[in-house]
Amino acid sequence: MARKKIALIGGGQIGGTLAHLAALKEMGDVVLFDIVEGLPQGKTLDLSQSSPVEGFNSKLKGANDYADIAGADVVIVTAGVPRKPGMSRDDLLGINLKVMKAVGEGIGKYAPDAFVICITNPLDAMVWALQQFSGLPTNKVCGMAGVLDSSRFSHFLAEEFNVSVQDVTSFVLGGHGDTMVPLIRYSTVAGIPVPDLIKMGWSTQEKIDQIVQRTRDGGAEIVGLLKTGSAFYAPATSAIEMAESYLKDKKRLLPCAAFLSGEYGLSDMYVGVPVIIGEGGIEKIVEIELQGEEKTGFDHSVNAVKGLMDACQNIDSSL
Ligand code: TXD
Repeated sequence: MARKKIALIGGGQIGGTLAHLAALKEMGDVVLFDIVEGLPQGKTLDLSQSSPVEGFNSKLKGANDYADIAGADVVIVTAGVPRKPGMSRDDLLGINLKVMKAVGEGIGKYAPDAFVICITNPLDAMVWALQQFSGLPTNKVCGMAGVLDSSRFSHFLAEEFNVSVQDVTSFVLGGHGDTMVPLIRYSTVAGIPVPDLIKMGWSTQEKIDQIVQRTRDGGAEIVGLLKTGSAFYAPATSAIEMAESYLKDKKRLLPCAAFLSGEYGLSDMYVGVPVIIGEGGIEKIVEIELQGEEKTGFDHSVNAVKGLMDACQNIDSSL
């Protein structure tokens, strides 16, 4: 059986970590693509030189030509530029939109059968643009944010309850950013919902509210500490979990930015919702019933995503 091929577009902090994880897990052979010459070649050579110690057989290749991603089974996109001081949101949108155009066309030409996971920010708008530019079916293009946001939430909850992270499941919906919606009701320790744990005296509503806020600000907290970049270990691990669910047809139920066609009363847009990922890509969008504040929070988040999409359309009229 031929090895699977994983193409990583963007060889920066997350791209390099993705290459490392994909190789360590022997998910397949890895192509790391970047527009900067030498960067992906240097990283993949370094990683390849770790293979005798680690004992992995994945082959890694650095590339500056889209032809090298030909036939990829999975493509994970982190290409783009981060926001720099003095740059407005629209400046950043304009630059990353152009990047998505180049990347989307490259994927459409060389890897039209791939399952594509977008990570580039602003996530919900970029994954939508990437799908449009690539022309791939909507069930094969999704965005990573919810797995990361949920993982951050779970980490904080495990610390608060002093239990293993393995026993915590949590659920974060909506767009990636300040408007994400952590769902306390669906977050549990070994099946016991957080509201019940509050009643049992394991924590207080006030502390859980603080954890929700810290989860929302999770990306900014790390940017504030690193100063020269954003989070990359947890974002990379989260995208790998999605890729593995596709490659191994695991049918995991994960929160991802997925294309909606009527679900949640929304159409023609990407937003973070629970989905099942298997060999068919996004095989199912799981429609849970949102209540009260959850619904208000989700609507607020959807409006923020729509605002970004409008701004993209104003920049590129082909969208
Ligand atoms: O949850 C999430 N979705 C996220 C998103 C969590 C954390 C970070 N998130 C975003 O991921 C972040 O805001 C960025 O937009 C991406 C990638 O983050 P990373 O930390 O890996 O950024 P880097 O280190 O700046 O890497 C970006 C690389 C860099 O090597 C550039 O040379 C390259 O992208 N780049 C390109 N590659 C290919 N093609 C084009 N056009 C291109 N332009 C830049």
